[in-house]
Amino acid sequence: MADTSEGPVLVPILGDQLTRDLASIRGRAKDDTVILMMEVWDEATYVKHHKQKIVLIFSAMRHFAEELRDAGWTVDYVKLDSEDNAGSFTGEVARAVEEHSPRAINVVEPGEWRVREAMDQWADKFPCEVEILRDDRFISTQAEFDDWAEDRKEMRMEYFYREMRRKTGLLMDGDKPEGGEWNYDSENRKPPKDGMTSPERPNFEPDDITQEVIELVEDRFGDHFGSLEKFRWPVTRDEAEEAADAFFAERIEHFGPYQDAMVCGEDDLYHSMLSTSINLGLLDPLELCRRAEQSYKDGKAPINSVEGFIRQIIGWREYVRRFYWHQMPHLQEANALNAQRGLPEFYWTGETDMRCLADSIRSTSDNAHAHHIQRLMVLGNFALLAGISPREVQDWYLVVYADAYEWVELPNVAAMILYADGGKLASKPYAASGNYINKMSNYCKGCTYSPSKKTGEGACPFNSLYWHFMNRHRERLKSNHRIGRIYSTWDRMGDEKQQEYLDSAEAFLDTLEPADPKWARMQQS
Ligand code: FAD
Ligand code: DLZ
Ligand code: SF4
Repeated sequence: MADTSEGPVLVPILGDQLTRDLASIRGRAKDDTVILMMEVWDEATYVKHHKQKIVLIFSAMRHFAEELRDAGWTVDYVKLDSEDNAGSFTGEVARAVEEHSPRAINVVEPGEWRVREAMDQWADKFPCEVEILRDDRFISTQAEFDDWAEDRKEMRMEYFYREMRRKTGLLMDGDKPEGGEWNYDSENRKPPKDGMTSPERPNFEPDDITQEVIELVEDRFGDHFGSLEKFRWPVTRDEAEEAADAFFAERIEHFGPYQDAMVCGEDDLYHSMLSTSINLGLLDPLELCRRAEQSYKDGKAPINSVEGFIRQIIGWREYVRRFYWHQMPHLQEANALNAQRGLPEFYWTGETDMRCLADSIRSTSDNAHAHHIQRLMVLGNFALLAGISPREVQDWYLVVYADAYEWVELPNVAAMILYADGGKLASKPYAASGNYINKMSNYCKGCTYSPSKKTGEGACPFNSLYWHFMNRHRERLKSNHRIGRIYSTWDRMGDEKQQEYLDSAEAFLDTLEPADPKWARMQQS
């Protein structure tokens, strides 16, 4: 066993902790520290991540290791294809303990339950002290959230968000919200203008490091979902800052009003496209919010855009982080609506005549990204209405998006889109017919289906699926104050019309081909 009394401090840095301001290295002496960074098979394959997601994480890790070395740190970096790769975080830490004989391990808590369970074993496994530090890149603490949530039957983001506004002072006028309102969402629901396009975002060409990782990923993960052709994510802090500069210069003004708009073939619109960089640690979320607030103060962006952007970050992002840790591990098994249907194959191939879904899946494959309203009201709405099993939908979202980590993906999928938690997070299921998509996008104009046709051949499937969903969950939803009134419309239709809706939905559901399980998880041979 290694002698641990005199050695350095070993600091493992995980793939989504790529900042020099991390609690485990901030203020630490460089000559007394070995930083450990590990590309490991367990993480790369616990689901079969989109190829761009693996390239992004490995390339950003390799660039960050270089930045650390340039700044004088000692970095033990394990590449995926190194001969003695131990395959898991715990395996690699064991190897590093053997090699460096550290007197202590200091590590920042991981975002995910799976990894935390493994990390909690380290103190017993290794002959040195193990300290797991709070990830203070988040504004709230878990204790704060747990206190706030105690005794609440329903946890609503809006109230937690107000606490975060008070805590940060963002958009506050003394103890009142700037402009008089906490939330300007009512001004943020504009449909797209005809022919609407948005400014090009910066395109980061792969450098030698990224190119090497692209080759590795094509070689080892060639059968994973998605294309690498359009890989252009920022992989360093400098690139991420350039992407943020472009957002604040060119897109924040229109971010709010067009937040819910969708245009076929326009993948970015006025969204920031910064989630990958924020989640990796390349950008500081609070700093971005302060920049947004400054845009408002300088008269460069209206309050509804700035408040909307800040709410996504110190509201939703912060809230789902805490909700995840509050609700795990049962959140991953939750299935309040008893949804059992398999995920349709078209989620992987994009082969469907439903134009809104086909375009959202095309963007997902091309970019490892789709914007929020596509994830929520197209892809998510379909999964909810069709009654797809939460476990299959969770796997899909975790695989396909470059910004996906379970702590952010799972609350959004299980609780926000599928209502699988029975309404702890959302006050009602986000169920909508084709009418919503028609209002907020130009998808329906070129679609085989018609949003105004309710049932039968050529009718938009969302229309009959909507009523099929409402009918099958009547007992649960009829007393919901936000959605219950819809049942008087259903009752007024009469038996014949109702049956037409139900038959139409059943006929459509019968056409769905279940997905090949090979897409999401490694198959046992
Ligand atoms: P913008 O529209 O510019 O928003 C600004 C920032 O706000 C984002 O970068 C992100 O950091 C934050 N944000 C916005 N909405 C949310 C939200 N609901 N939850 C948490 N943070 C939010 N986001 C992820 O980062 N990873 C995921 O795995 C993920 N899965 C999602 C799954 C579903 C079903 C849904 C409905 C949403 C999911 N989101 C996820 C949230 C959101 O869709 C993405 O953060 C956003 O599309 C990223 O693009 P952007 O940076 O252009 O965001
Ligand atoms: C997502 C991911 C992947 C694909 N690979 C790695 C890896 O090889 N090494 C690493 O440190 N992190 C990786 N990650 C990100 C981790 O999954 C993420 O840091 C943890 O899940 C957080 O709990
Ligand atoms: Fe989607 Fe229906 Fe519109 Fe086609 S008609 S694009 S399926 S909402």
